Amino acid sequence: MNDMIESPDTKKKNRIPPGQRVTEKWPVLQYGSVCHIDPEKWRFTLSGLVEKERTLGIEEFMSLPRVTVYSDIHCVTGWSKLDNVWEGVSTSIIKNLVTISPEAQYVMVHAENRFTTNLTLSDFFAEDVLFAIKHNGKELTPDHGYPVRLVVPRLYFWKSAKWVTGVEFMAEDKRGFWESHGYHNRGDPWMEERYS
Ligand SMILES: Nc1nc2c(c(=O)[nH]1)N[C@H]1C(S)=C(S)[C@@H](COP(=O)(O)O)O[C@H]1N2
Ligand SMILES: [Mo]
Repeated sequence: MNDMIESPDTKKKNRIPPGQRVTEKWPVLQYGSVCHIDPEKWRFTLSGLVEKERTLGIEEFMSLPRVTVYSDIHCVTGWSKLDNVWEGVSTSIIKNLVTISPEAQYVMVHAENRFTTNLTLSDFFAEDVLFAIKHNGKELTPDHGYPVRLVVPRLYFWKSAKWVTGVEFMAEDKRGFWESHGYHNRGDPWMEERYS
């Protein structure tokens, strides 16, 4: 058994942020269509403000130590899905794969089809953030991001990029895909940071 991390939001007395309603289903949402990734061709690249850029293939990524995270999902379109168990690679493990420059304050997470999303370094390295490989004990399906998706439990779900391909470390903030199409730059569901 690996470590079990409980996202702090799951310990709130009221787990439903304002304007959200609970669904038992798991809707599929993305810009464009579902990506079908050939795992043998999948690459994960750490770039930007790092001493030396690093790329991992599927085998190397899958052999990294894993954590389990228990969290809730809040989509900006209004649905919330509680009680999710994710298994994958903690962002704290990623931190040890490269030497990150002290100038780095932000990340841009990159995904297939040029999807991007931006986070502060502290949101990215929060203890409950992981690159998920499994959901509720089962390998992710293509529509939910197979082989690997980011999960940022404490922000709206658009930050949880499916089909991730890497992380770029940056000194200055830059807006990602949804953030440049009207969504909030940060997206805290408890403050209803939906649009900007
Ligand atoms: N690559 C990629 N990841 C993405 C998106 C996208 O358009 N492309 N959309 C985001 C949005 S808006 C949401 S609500 C969630 C939906 O994830 P799900 O389909 O697993 O529910 O994925 C996020 N991750
Ligand atoms: Mo979304």
